[in-house]
Amino acid sequence: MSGSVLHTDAAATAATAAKRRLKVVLYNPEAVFYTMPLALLAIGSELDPQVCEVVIIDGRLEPDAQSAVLSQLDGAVCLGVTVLTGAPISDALKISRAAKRARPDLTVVWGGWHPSMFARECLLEESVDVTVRGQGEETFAEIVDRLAQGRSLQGCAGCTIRLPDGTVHENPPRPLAQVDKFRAHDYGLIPVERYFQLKGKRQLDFISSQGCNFRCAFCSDPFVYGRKWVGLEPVRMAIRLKELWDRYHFDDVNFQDETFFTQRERVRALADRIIESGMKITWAATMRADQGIRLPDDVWVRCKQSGLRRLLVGVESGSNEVLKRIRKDIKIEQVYETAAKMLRHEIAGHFPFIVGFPEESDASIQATLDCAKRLRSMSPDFLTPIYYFKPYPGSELVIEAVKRGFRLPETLEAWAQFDYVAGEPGPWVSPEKFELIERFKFFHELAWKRVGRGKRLLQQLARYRCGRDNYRWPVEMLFTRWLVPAQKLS
Ligand code: B12
Ligand code: SF4
Repeated sequence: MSGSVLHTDAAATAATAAKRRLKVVLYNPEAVFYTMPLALLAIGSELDPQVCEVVIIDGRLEPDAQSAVLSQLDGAVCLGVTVLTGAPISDALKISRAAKRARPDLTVVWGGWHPSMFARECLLEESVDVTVRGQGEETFAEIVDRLAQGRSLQGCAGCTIRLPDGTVHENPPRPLAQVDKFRAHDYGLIPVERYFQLKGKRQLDFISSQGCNFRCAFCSDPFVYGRKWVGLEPVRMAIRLKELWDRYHFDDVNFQDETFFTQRERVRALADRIIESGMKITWAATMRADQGIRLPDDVWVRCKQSGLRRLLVGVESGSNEVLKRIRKDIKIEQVYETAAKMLRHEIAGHFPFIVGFPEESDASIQATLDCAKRLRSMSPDFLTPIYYFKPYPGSELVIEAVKRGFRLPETLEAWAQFDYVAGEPGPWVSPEKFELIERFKFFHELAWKRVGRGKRLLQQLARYRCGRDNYRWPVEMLFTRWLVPAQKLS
């Protein structure tokens, strides 16, 4: 983009320095957990700081997010909002509408997972002018650039726009770029200490890659990233982490990548550099079970030495037949093998499962419960959360389910009610199965977790039940849930 206001050469910098910087306001809707807003860091950091003043507002941090956004709109060139499917949509709508009422001339840009899948549908909402599909750094930089120059967005790859005559126009897609070509994420754009406080730990969220090469039929990643993966070069990444460590003194890094272990040599090099740097940190990341068994033992050792404390390994089902159907491309035996390695290297695990795939048999649900039971009993540090299948938009299973008559929400308001995690289990799980699974989850969690002396008796009782698969009359469960209601997850 030579000559652009965003990627300046020396002359342009000098010329623009005299002027006021362009203000760009970015909003992260309310959500559960305090993961740092990495998507907004990514697109905000890519704008030249000499030219743009980036203001990030996080709905989770502000007592009155709407007033916080409105107070920043004066002179802003656009408002960018990151939107996940589900509950965050209502807040995104509320803020976008309020912004448009206050500044009807302001361009409102939505990006992230929901607009990437429903680029046109989101534009039925009048307060949204532009939607960005997939990777956002370059597309957003070009949007800001064009807006600043008063140019049309027609032809700007990667985004969909509403034209002045009201029709929706989809620009061509933008090829996925190597993440190394982007500027390092500027954590100075967010109040890092505030996130530490709210998380209750000095844990930095970091994203080291985008996309995924795999093809799981329940996941939207293959649709959004076209089964491509791009990752940061490890030496540069380790240097960046060290700079951040010197500045923020965190003691844990949570890598938010979809598949962190995609390239084992990258992981090996990163682990080596972390060890050499002397950073005293722990870290957590995602791994597929097939990657775990292929990972050479010396890399496991280095990962552990560099601070690897926990892996998230998606199992999804205990039945090889279902794993095949959902194209997970792993076998259940690989999960046990990877789990055994984790045990040997003293690495904790999260092994999430999904039950209630369309037409899933009782036998395969039972296989999932058995598998969760086996993993959970291997270590108190192995967690086996069980979620109910809900059709993730963009995935192959949704296309299949829709063909069989399943109706997806049709408006943004209805999508906002579409709760993936909590609530109803979907039409594919009978009320009896739902009851059984909920009881199973409760007793297995209790049976194997570390508990204080006060709960030992309850734990013994839970182990007794689990040993016999007897979950009738769950008085302990009802009493505990009455005392401590379940945490809201979305
Ligand atoms: C952190 C995270 C969360 C956090 C969000 C924190 C926050 N910021 O508010 C929390 C814990 C709240 C969360 C919740 C959920 N999440 Co989540 N989450 C993630 C995770 C691990 C990282 C997101 C991230 O920061 N990525 C890094 C950035 C750089 O990538 P990015 O978000 O894709 O952003 C790029 C583009 O999308 C685009 N972009 C994004 N926003 C914007 C905005 C603008 C204006 C522009 C121009 C561009 C743009 O540009 C960015 C840079 O290229 C992703 C997986 C992943 N690696 O992305 C899953 C993921 C997004 N989550 C997912 C799911 C399913 C869920 C949950 C259902 C729970 C669950 N089982 O995980 C809930 C649903 C949300 C809800 N209803 O409340 C799915 C997709 C969901 C969807 N369709 O929206 C993902 C992809 C994981 C997966 N493969 O299943 N999640
Ligand atoms: S579930 Fe994980 S491995 Fe499968 S396609 Fe999605 S991101 Fe990739």
